[in-house]
Amino acid sequence: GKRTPFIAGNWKMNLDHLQAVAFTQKLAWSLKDAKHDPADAEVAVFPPFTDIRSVQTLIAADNLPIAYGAQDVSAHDSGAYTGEVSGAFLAKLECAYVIIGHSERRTLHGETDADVNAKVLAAHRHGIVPVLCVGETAEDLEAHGPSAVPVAQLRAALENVEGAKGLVIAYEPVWAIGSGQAATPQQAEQVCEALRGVLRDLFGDEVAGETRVLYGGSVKAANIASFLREPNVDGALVGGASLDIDEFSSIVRFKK
Ligand code: G2H
Repeated sequence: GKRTPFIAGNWKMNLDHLQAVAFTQKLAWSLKDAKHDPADAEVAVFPPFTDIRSVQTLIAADNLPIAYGAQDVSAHDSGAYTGEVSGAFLAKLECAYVIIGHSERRTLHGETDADVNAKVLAAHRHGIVPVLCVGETAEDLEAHGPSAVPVAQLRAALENVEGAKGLVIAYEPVWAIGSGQAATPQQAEQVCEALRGVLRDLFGDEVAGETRVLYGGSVKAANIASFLREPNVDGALVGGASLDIDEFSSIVRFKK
């Protein structure tokens, strides 16, 4: 099937709700200026939890062609989990997507493959599409070669998951994140192809053919087109460069 390219801005812990509204408004103007066609690329932003209601209101008021989601979700639906945010609440805010298993959650907050799996199941219980992140460290790459660790992470994250409920996969090599040193398009393609192979194995050709597999790690305007030219790379998860309106506007206007 045809896969619409997906360009996602992961804001991480940046932009308060006022800044988020200003940024989203600028992004909308930029898309309008460019006569952006949503068939060419789906544009999404992932603000901090405290911004989501404001971003939702702005997008809904003007029917802006911008999707949004959260950067994390609790594995639980409600109860005594201080500080956690339920997928039920995100669904009420009409989040289409949620990032799950970002390497910063895995390394800085101790998330395991089992936690990531439980969060994917939670997102699906509430009709939210996970943007499921996998990726290897420099040491993993050295010890196990490309693909082995991301493939194992993906298999673990998808235990008891129904592919038909919708997934986006993001391959983010930890050594490329925020380092300015992106993977080469060939490296990204090799791993994204292997990840699609896992999807084919678990869910069949149709789901594998429809699922977007993104690359993330130091994506910027100058390298986006080189990644999108690869047959198994369907978009990008953009961190640092998603916070600069000119840079992010150029990224979403990529031309293959
Ligand atoms: C990887 C990426 C966004 P950056 O974390 O998820 O960040 O583009 O800053 O490398």
